[in-house]
Amino acid sequence: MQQVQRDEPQDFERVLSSMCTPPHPQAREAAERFLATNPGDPGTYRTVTALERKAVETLGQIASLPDPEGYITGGGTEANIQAVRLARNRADTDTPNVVAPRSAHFSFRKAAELLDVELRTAPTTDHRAEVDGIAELIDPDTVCVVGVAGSTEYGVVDPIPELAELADDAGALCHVDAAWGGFYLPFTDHEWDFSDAPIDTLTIDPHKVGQAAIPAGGLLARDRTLLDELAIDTPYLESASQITLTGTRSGAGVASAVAAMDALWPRGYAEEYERAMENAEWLADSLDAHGHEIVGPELPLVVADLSVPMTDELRDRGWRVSKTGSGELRIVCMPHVTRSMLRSFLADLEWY
Ligand code: 0PR
Repeated sequence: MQQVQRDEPQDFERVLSSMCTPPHPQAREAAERFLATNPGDPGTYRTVTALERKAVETLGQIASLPDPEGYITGGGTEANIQAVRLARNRADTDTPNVVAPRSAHFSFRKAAELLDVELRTAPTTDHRAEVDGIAELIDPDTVCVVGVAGSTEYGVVDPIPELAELADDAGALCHVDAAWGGFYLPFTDHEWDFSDAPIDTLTIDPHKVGQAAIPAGGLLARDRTLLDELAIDTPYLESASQITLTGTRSGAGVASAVAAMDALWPRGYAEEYERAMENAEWLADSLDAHGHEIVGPELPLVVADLSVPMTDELRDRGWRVSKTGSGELRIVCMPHVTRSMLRSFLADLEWY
Protein backbone atom coordinates (compact mmCIF):
# COMPACT_ATOMS: atom_id res chain seq x y z
CA MET A 1 0.00 0.00 0.00
CA GLN A 2 1.60 3.20 -1.13
CA GLN A 3 1.85 6.29 0.97
CA VAL A 4 -0.81 8.75 -0.14
CA GLN A 5 0.16 12.39 -0.21
CA ARG A 6 -2.77 14.78 0.01
CA ASP A 7 -1.71 18.35 0.35
CA GLU A 8 -4.60 20.05 -1.38
CA PRO A 9 -6.11 22.43 1.18
CA GLN A 10 -9.68 21.44 0.37
CA ASP A 11 -9.32 17.76 -0.52
CA PHE A 12 -11.93 15.80 1.42
CA GLU A 13 -11.36 12.47 -0.33
CA ARG A 14 -9.93 10.74 2.73
CA VAL A 15 -11.27 12.95 5.50
CA LEU A 16 -13.22 10.89 8.04
CA SER A 17 -12.47 13.10 11.04
CA SER A 18 -14.05 16.44 10.24
CA MET A 19 -17.35 17.87 11.39
CA CYS A 20 -17.22 20.27 8.46
CA THR A 21 -17.73 19.42 4.81
CA PRO A 22 -17.36 21.13 1.42
CA PRO A 23 -20.04 23.78 1.02
CA HIS A 24 -23.03 23.15 -1.24
CA PRO A 25 -22.32 24.70 -4.70
CA GLN A 26 -24.91 27.43 -4.14
CA ALA A 27 -23.44 28.16 -0.71
CA ARG A 28 -20.01 28.49 -2.24
CA GLU A 29 -21.29 30.94 -4.83
CA ALA A 30 -23.20 32.99 -2.26
CA ALA A 31 -20.14 33.16 -0.01
CA GLU A 32 -18.08 34.64 -2.79
CA ARG A 33 -20.77 37.17 -3.68
CA PHE A 34 -20.94 38.42 -0.10
CA LEU A 35 -17.24 38.26 0.76
CA ALA A 36 -16.92 41.99 1.40
CA THR A 37 -20.10 42.44 3.41
CA ASN A 38 -20.28 42.85 7.16
CA PRO A 39 -23.51 42.06 9.00
CA GLY A 40 -21.90 43.71 12.04
CA ASP A 41 -22.87 47.02 10.42
CA PRO A 42 -26.51 46.53 9.44
CA GLY A 43 -26.97 50.20 8.58
CA THR A 44 -24.44 49.91 5.77
CA TYR A 45 -24.92 46.33 4.60
CA ARG A 46 -28.68 46.03 4.38
CA THR A 47 -28.92 43.09 2.01
CA VAL A 48 -26.89 40.79 4.20
CA THR A 49 -28.80 41.97 7.26
CA ALA A 50 -32.06 40.89 5.61
CA LEU A 51 -30.43 37.58 4.73
CA GLU A 52 -29.40 37.04 8.33
CA ARG A 53 -33.03 37.42 9.40
CA LYS A 54 -33.92 34.79 6.81
CA ALA A 55 -31.21 32.47 8.11
CA VAL A 56 -32.59 32.76 11.63
CA GLU A 57 -36.14 32.11 10.35
CA THR A 58 -35.05 28.88 8.67
CA LEU A 59 -32.98 27.77 11.65
CA GLY A 60 -36.13 28.39 13.69
CA GLN A 61 -38.10 26.06 11.39
CA ILE A 62 -35.42 23.39 11.72
CA ALA A 63 -35.46 23.63 15.52
CA SER A 64 -39.27 24.09 15.78
CA LEU A 65 -39.10 27.60 17.20
CA PRO A 66 -41.86 29.94 16.02
CA ASP A 67 -40.78 33.61 15.96
CA PRO A 68 -37.12 32.71 16.38
CA GLU A 69 -34.53 35.16 17.66
CA GLY A 70 -30.82 34.74 17.16
CA TYR A 71 -27.96 35.39 14.79
CA ILE A 72 -25.27 33.77 12.67
CA THR A 73 -22.18 33.35 14.82
CA GLY A 74 -18.62 32.56 13.91
CA GLY A 75 -19.31 28.95 14.91
CA GLY A 76 -20.46 26.70 17.72
CA THR A 77 -17.86 28.11 20.08
CA GLU A 78 -19.22 31.64 19.82
CA ALA A 79 -22.81 30.43 20.13
CA ASN A 80 -22.00 28.45 23.28
CA ILE A 81 -20.04 31.32 24.82
CA GLN A 82 -22.92 33.70 24.12
CA ALA A 83 -25.48 31.29 25.60
CA VAL A 84 -23.47 31.11 28.82
CA ARG A 85 -22.97 34.88 28.77
CA LEU A 86 -26.65 35.69 28.46
CA ALA A 87 -27.52 33.19 31.20
CA ARG A 88 -24.93 34.76 33.47
CA ASN A 89 -26.01 38.33 32.72
CA ARG A 90 -29.66 37.52 33.35
CA ALA A 91 -29.07 35.86 36.72
CA ASP A 92 -28.75 37.60 40.04
CA THR A 93 -25.65 36.03 41.58
CA ASP A 94 -22.00 36.95 42.08
CA THR A 95 -20.88 33.32 41.95
CA PRO A 96 -22.60 31.85 38.87
CA ASN A 97 -22.14 28.26 37.77
CA VAL A 98 -23.07 26.28 34.67
CA VAL A 99 -23.86 22.57 34.89
CA ALA A 100 -23.04 20.39 31.90
CA PRO A 101 -22.32 16.74 31.19
CA ARG A 102 -18.68 15.72 30.88
CA SER A 103 -19.34 15.14 27.19
CA ALA A 104 -19.96 18.86 26.55
CA HIS A 105 -17.69 20.45 23.95
CA PHE A 106 -14.55 22.20 25.21
CA SER A 107 -15.99 25.54 24.10
CA PHE A 108 -17.86 25.59 27.43
CA ARG A 109 -14.49 25.58 29.19
CA LYS A 110 -13.54 28.65 27.17
CA ALA A 111 -16.87 30.25 28.08
CA ALA A 112 -16.37 29.54 31.78
CA GLU A 113 -12.88 30.99 31.78
CA LEU A 114 -13.78 34.10 29.81
CA LEU A 115 -16.94 34.83 31.74
CA ASP A 116 -15.67 33.91 35.18
CA VAL A 117 -18.38 31.30 35.57
CA GLU A 118 -17.75 28.00 37.32
CA LEU A 119 -18.23 25.02 35.00
CA ARG A 120 -19.50 21.94 36.83
CA THR A 121 -19.41 18.73 34.83
CA ALA A 122 -21.48 15.66 35.62
CA PRO A 123 -20.70 12.02 34.78
CA THR A 124 -22.18 10.31 31.75
CA THR A 125 -23.62 6.83 31.29
CA ASP A 126 -23.13 5.33 27.85
CA HIS A 127 -21.66 8.75 26.97
CA ARG A 128 -24.98 10.50 27.71
CA ALA A 129 -25.67 13.01 30.51
CA GLU A 130 -26.75 11.37 33.77
CA VAL A 131 -29.84 13.24 34.88
CA ASP A 132 -29.21 12.49 38.59
CA GLY A 133 -25.60 13.55 38.27
CA ILE A 134 -26.65 16.86 36.71
CA ALA A 135 -29.33 17.37 39.39
CA GLU A 136 -26.75 16.89 42.16
CA LEU A 137 -24.60 19.72 40.85
CA ILE A 138 -27.41 22.28 40.51
CA ASP A 139 -27.73 24.87 43.28
CA PRO A 140 -29.22 28.38 43.64
CA ASP A 141 -26.21 29.87 41.79
CA THR A 142 -26.76 27.71 38.69
CA VAL A 143 -27.49 30.01 35.76
CA CYS A 144 -27.57 27.45 32.96
CA VAL A 145 -27.96 23.71 32.44
CA VAL A 146 -26.40 22.41 29.23
CA GLY A 147 -27.55 19.42 27.21
CA VAL A 148 -25.80 18.08 24.12
CA ALA A 149 -27.80 16.92 21.11
CA GLY A 150 -25.21 15.11 19.02
CA SER A 151 -22.04 14.95 21.09
CA THR A 152 -18.69 15.72 19.52
CA GLU A 153 -16.99 12.47 20.47
CA TYR A 154 -19.76 9.86 20.29
CA GLY A 155 -22.63 11.56 18.46
CA VAL A 156 -25.17 10.80 21.18
CA VAL A 157 -28.14 12.86 22.37
CA ASP A 158 -28.69 13.77 26.03
CA PRO A 159 -32.13 13.43 27.68
CA ILE A 160 -33.03 17.02 26.82
CA PRO A 161 -36.59 17.18 28.29
CA GLU A 162 -35.34 15.94 31.68
CA LEU A 163 -32.47 18.42 31.69
CA ALA A 164 -34.78 21.27 30.69
CA GLU A 165 -37.09 20.38 33.56
CA LEU A 166 -34.20 20.47 36.02
CA ALA A 167 -33.17 23.88 34.71
CA ASP A 168 -36.73 25.16 34.92
CA ASP A 169 -37.13 23.95 38.52
CA ALA A 170 -33.90 25.73 39.45
CA GLY A 171 -34.86 28.99 37.72
CA ALA A 172 -31.89 28.51 35.38
CA LEU A 173 -31.80 28.57 31.59
CA CYS A 174 -31.49 25.41 29.52
CA HIS A 175 -29.07 25.56 26.60
CA VAL A 176 -28.90 22.77 24.01
CA ASP A 177 -25.74 22.32 21.97
CA ALA A 178 -26.85 20.89 18.63
CA ALA A 179 -23.94 22.48 16.77
CA TRP A 180 -23.26 19.30 14.82
CA GLY A 181 -26.47 17.28 15.29
CA GLY A 182 -28.99 20.01 14.54
CA PHE A 183 -29.24 19.38 10.81
CA TYR A 184 -29.69 15.61 11.29
CA LEU A 185 -31.99 15.55 14.30
CA PRO A 186 -35.22 16.82 12.64
CA PHE A 187 -35.34 13.50 10.77
CA THR A 188 -35.00 11.34 13.89
CA ASP A 189 -37.26 10.50 16.83
CA HIS A 190 -35.01 12.28 19.32
CA GLU A 191 -36.38 14.93 21.65
CA TRP A 192 -34.03 17.84 21.28
CA ASP A 193 -35.70 21.04 20.06
CA PHE A 194 -37.91 23.90 21.24
CA SER A 195 -41.11 21.89 20.67
CA ASP A 196 -39.86 18.91 22.68
CA ALA A 197 -38.83 20.76 25.83
CA PRO A 198 -38.85 24.23 27.42
CA ILE A 199 -35.33 25.01 26.31
CA ASP A 200 -34.15 28.62 26.12
CA THR A 201 -31.20 28.74 23.74
CA LEU A 202 -29.77 26.42 21.10
CA THR A 203 -26.57 26.16 19.09
CA ILE A 204 -27.01 24.87 15.52
CA ASP A 205 -24.23 25.37 12.99
CA PRO A 206 -24.82 25.77 9.25
CA HIS A 207 -21.06 25.32 8.65
CA LYS A 208 -21.14 21.74 9.85
CA VAL A 209 -23.88 19.39 8.59
CA GLY A 210 -25.72 22.41 7.13
CA GLN A 211 -23.18 22.57 4.28
CA ALA A 212 -22.58 26.33 4.47
CA ALA A 213 -19.15 27.89 4.07
CA ILE A 214 -17.11 28.53 7.21
CA PRO A 215 -17.77 30.68 9.27
CA ALA A 216 -21.46 30.14 9.90
CA GLY A 217 -22.60 29.03 13.35
CA GLY A 218 -26.06 29.60 14.74
CA LEU A 219 -27.45 30.79 18.05
CA LEU A 220 -31.22 30.67 18.60
CA ALA A 221 -33.09 32.07 21.59
CA ARG A 222 -36.66 31.47 22.66
CA ASP A 223 -37.37 35.20 22.92
CA ARG A 224 -35.84 38.62 22.41
CA THR A 225 -35.41 39.43 26.09
CA LEU A 226 -32.80 36.69 26.34
CA LEU A 227 -30.73 38.22 23.54
CA ASP A 228 -31.16 41.68 25.04
CA GLU A 229 -28.94 40.45 27.88
CA LEU A 230 -26.10 40.59 25.34
CA ALA A 231 -26.73 44.11 24.06
CA ILE A 232 -23.88 46.61 24.07
CA ASP A 233 -24.48 50.22 22.96
CA THR A 234 -22.94 51.18 19.63
CA PRO A 235 -23.13 54.98 19.70
CA TYR A 236 -21.72 55.83 16.24
CA LEU A 237 -23.32 53.04 14.17
CA GLU A 238 -26.78 53.42 12.72
CA SER A 239 -27.97 50.53 14.86
CA ALA A 240 -28.17 51.42 18.54
CA SER A 241 -26.70 48.26 19.99
CA GLN A 242 -24.97 45.00 19.15
CA ILE A 243 -25.63 41.57 20.63
CA THR A 244 -22.86 39.68 18.83
CA LEU A 245 -19.50 38.76 20.34
CA THR A 246 -17.46 39.83 17.34
CA GLY A 247 -17.88 43.24 15.69
CA THR A 248 -17.02 42.86 12.03
CA ARG A 249 -18.46 39.53 10.90
CA SER A 250 -18.52 37.39 7.81
CA GLY A 251 -21.33 38.21 5.39
CA ALA A 252 -20.06 35.25 3.37
CA GLY A 253 -21.00 32.94 6.23
CA VAL A 254 -24.47 34.44 6.50
CA ALA A 255 -25.22 34.40 2.76
CA SER A 256 -23.89 30.90 2.31
CA ALA A 257 -25.98 29.64 5.23
CA VAL A 258 -29.11 31.00 3.57
CA ALA A 259 -28.14 29.57 0.18
CA ALA A 260 -27.39 26.12 1.64
CA MET A 261 -30.63 26.01 3.61
CA ASP A 262 -32.65 27.28 0.61
CA ALA A 263 -31.22 24.46 -1.45
CA LEU A 264 -31.46 21.69 1.14
CA TRP A 265 -34.12 22.32 3.79
CA PRO A 266 -35.95 20.07 4.33
CA ARG A 267 -35.73 17.45 1.61
CA GLY A 268 -31.98 17.66 0.84
CA TYR A 269 -31.02 17.42 4.50
CA ALA A 270 -33.43 14.51 5.00
CA GLU A 271 -31.78 12.65 2.13
CA GLU A 272 -28.34 13.44 3.52
CA TYR A 273 -29.37 12.10 6.89
CA GLU A 274 -30.68 8.84 5.40
CA ARG A 275 -27.56 8.35 3.33
CA ALA A 276 -25.14 9.23 6.14
CA MET A 277 -26.96 6.98 8.58
CA GLU A 278 -26.92 4.04 6.15
CA ASN A 279 -23.19 4.55 5.70
CA ALA A 280 -22.60 4.77 9.44
CA GLU A 281 -24.61 1.60 10.06
CA TRP A 282 -22.79 -0.22 7.30
CA LEU A 283 -19.44 0.84 8.74
CA ALA A 284 -20.46 -0.14 12.26
CA ASP A 285 -21.64 -3.57 11.07
CA SER A 286 -18.44 -4.13 9.11
CA LEU A 287 -16.21 -3.20 12.04
CA ASP A 288 -18.34 -5.29 14.34
CA ALA A 289 -17.93 -8.28 12.01
CA HIS A 290 -14.18 -7.88 12.45
CA GLY A 291 -14.52 -8.18 16.18
CA HIS A 292 -14.39 -4.55 17.18
CA GLU A 293 -16.59 -3.12 19.86
CA ILE A 294 -18.71 -0.27 18.52
CA VAL A 295 -20.45 2.74 20.05
CA GLY A 296 -23.38 3.96 17.99
CA PRO A 297 -24.33 5.03 15.55
CA GLU A 298 -27.11 7.03 17.14
CA LEU A 299 -26.38 9.79 14.64
CA PRO A 300 -23.96 9.32 11.71
CA LEU A 301 -20.82 8.98 13.83
CA VAL A 302 -19.14 5.65 14.60
CA VAL A 303 -16.66 4.91 17.38
CA ALA A 304 -14.72 1.62 17.44
CA ASP A 305 -12.25 0.19 19.93
CA LEU A 306 -9.23 0.33 17.64
CA SER A 307 -5.98 1.25 19.29
CA VAL A 308 -4.20 4.53 18.70
CA PRO A 309 -1.11 3.03 16.96
CA MET A 310 -3.47 1.64 14.33
CA THR A 311 -4.90 5.11 13.91
CA ASP A 312 -1.43 6.57 13.35
CA GLU A 313 -0.77 4.00 10.63
CA LEU A 314 -3.96 4.98 8.90
CA ARG A 315 -3.00 8.62 9.06
CA ASP A 316 0.24 7.76 7.32
CA ARG A 317 -1.80 6.25 4.49
CA GLY A 318 -3.52 9.55 3.90
CA TRP A 319 -6.63 8.91 5.96
CA ARG A 320 -7.73 11.67 8.23
CA VAL A 321 -9.26 9.94 11.18
CA SER A 322 -9.68 11.09 14.75
CA LYS A 323 -9.91 9.49 18.14
CA THR A 324 -11.96 9.97 21.24
CA GLY A 325 -10.43 11.16 24.51
CA SER A 326 -9.95 7.52 25.48
CA GLY A 327 -8.16 6.68 22.24
CA GLU A 328 -10.91 4.94 20.24
CA LEU A 329 -11.20 5.39 16.49
CA ARG A 330 -13.88 7.97 15.64
CA ILE A 331 -15.41 8.35 12.19
CA VAL A 332 -17.81 11.14 11.31
CA CYS A 333 -20.05 10.31 8.35
CA MET A 334 -20.37 13.80 6.91
CA PRO A 335 -21.99 14.51 3.53
CA HIS A 336 -18.66 14.11 1.68
CA VAL A 337 -18.14 10.61 3.12
CA THR A 338 -19.26 8.01 0.58
CA ARG A 339 -19.66 4.26 0.77
CA SER A 340 -16.73 3.76 -1.58
CA MET A 341 -14.51 5.89 0.67
CA LEU A 342 -15.51 3.74 3.62
CA ARG A 343 -14.89 0.57 1.63
CA SER A 344 -11.36 1.58 0.73
CA PHE A 345 -10.78 2.71 4.30
CA LEU A 346 -11.79 -0.73 5.56
CA ALA A 347 -9.60 -2.36 2.94
CA ASP A 348 -6.62 -0.47 4.37
CA LEU A 349 -7.71 -1.34 7.86
CA GLU A 350 -7.88 -5.06 7.09
CA TRP A 351 -4.64 -4.98 5.23
CA TYR A 352 -3.00 -3.56 8.31
N1 0PR B 1 -20.41 22.05 19.95
C1 0PR B 1 -20.23 20.82 19.45
C2 0PR B 1 -21.17 19.72 19.83
C3 0PR B 1 -19.17 20.59 18.55
O1 0PR B 1 -18.98 19.35 18.07
C4 0PR B 1 -18.32 21.66 18.21
C5 0PR B 1 -17.17 21.48 17.29
C6 0PR B 1 -18.57 22.93 18.78
C7 0PR B 1 -19.63 23.08 19.64
C8 0PR B 1 -17.72 24.13 18.44
O2 0PR B 1 -17.97 24.51 17.15
P1 0PR B 1 -16.93 25.39 16.31
O3 0PR B 1 -15.72 24.53 16.09
O4 0PR B 1 -17.69 25.71 15.07
O5 0PR B 1 -16.63 26.60 17.10
N2 0PR B 1 -16.84 20.16 17.00
C9 0PR B 1 -15.64 19.81 16.27
C10 0PR B 1 -14.46 19.73 17.23
O6 0PR B 1 -14.14 20.71 17.93
C11 0PR B 1 -15.36 20.79 15.17
C12 0PR B 1 -14.49 20.30 14.08
C13 0PR B 1 -14.73 20.76 12.80
C14 0PR B 1 -13.41 19.48 14.27
C15 0PR B 1 -13.92 20.41 11.77
C16 0PR B 1 -12.60 19.10 13.23
C17 0PR B 1 -12.85 19.58 11.98
O7 0PR B 1 -12.03 19.24 10.94
O8 0PR B 1 -13.87 18.68 17.34
